[in-house]
Amino acid sequence: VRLFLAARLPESLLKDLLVLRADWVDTLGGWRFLPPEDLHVTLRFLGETASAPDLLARPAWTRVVAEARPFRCALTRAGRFPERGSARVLWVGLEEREPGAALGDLARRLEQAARAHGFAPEERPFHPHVTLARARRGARPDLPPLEPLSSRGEGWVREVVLFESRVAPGGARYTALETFPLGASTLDA
Ligand code: 2AM
Repeated sequence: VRLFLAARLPESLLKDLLVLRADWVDTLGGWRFLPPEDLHVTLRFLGETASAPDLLARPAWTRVVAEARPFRCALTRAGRFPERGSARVLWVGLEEREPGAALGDLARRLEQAARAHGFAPEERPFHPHVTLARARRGARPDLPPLEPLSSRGEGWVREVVLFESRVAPGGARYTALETFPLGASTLDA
């Protein structure tokens, strides 16, 4: 199965994203929008994984996430990949507000745990974002104005989710396999 670890979006940020998404759905052509329930922030893409390594790694995800504290995030700006040339992906960036480097730290610890469990190293820099839409095959899609978001909302990230990605007509769909709460081990102490 194809797996990835993602931060669950705080409700308040999801709400802001859905307003933006609805606006883009109405005004932009050539894009396939992710269904609202599939919006997420990937922390570590694990790729095609056999069931033994998946099950062996889950206690490590549990531990790493339990040892991290919940953190506050805000949306930054809309962007596209690639930044030049024909765009394939529309996204909205995410940044942590408090206590500071929590989002990057969490991704780094998951990266260490993934390598320790034999997953191939992720070489690309971590760029926290929520993908809202992918270009339709063969389309020259319309582009939105990429301004800073008017939303000033902040919300707490409290959960990391292990997702399975399944190929489906009209694009991949995601299924949550397991949810790991942030800060579980600090609560027990
Ligand atoms: P994206 O949103 O920028 O496309 C499931 O595919 C999730 O894993 C997506 O959020 C996707 O990022 C992310 N991802 C990271 N690396 C990937 C890769 N090499 N192949 C597919 N998806 C990847």
